[in-house]
Amino acid sequence: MTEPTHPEWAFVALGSNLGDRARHLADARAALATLPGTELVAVSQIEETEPVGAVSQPDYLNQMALLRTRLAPHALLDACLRIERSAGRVRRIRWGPRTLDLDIVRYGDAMIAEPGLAIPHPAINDRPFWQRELAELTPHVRHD
Ligand code: A4P
Ligand code: MG
Repeated sequence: MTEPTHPEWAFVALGSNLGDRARHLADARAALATLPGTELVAVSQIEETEPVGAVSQPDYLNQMALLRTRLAPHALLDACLRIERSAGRVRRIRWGPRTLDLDIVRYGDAMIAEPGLAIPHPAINDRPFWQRELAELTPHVRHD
């Protein structure tokens, strides 16, 4: 089933550390806003962050988007991967530099542990900037 009856809240993390980083984030916001059955409810501030992980690479711009979407988790992941590809993303090294990275951080109360999809994102508690962004956006979640 790709269309749940009720829309769900989803938090999607945006990250870029190659090329015109602000442009990649802006394009990603626009692409997320036009996904079928999806409303872009709010976005966090953009933060410049030092790279996390073992790979030496440029600083990131990070931002979080709050979506209300009828896309099921796997359909949302497919959409995110498609948006990454359209930003010219080429997968080379894990945790390495990228024009655009989109990670589903939370999807409602879903708990998914599959090789291709882990929700909540395993790094949710390890990234202070994600914690700040989640705190900024949580007041925008309406329970109606
Ligand atoms: N995948 C599984 N779960 C998810 C999910 N919840 N959301 C799978 C999105 N994708 C998910 O991702 C590999 C596969 O993860 C996808 O095909 C999908 O099926 P990838 O983007 O190719 O690999 P990656 O991003 O290099 O690895 P990973 O483990 O996703 O790393 P992260 O956590 O994305 O880390 N430093 C700063 N300051 N800011 C950053 O944004 N990002 C990273 C990347 C490293 N350092 C960073 C930042
Ligand atoms: Mg990723």
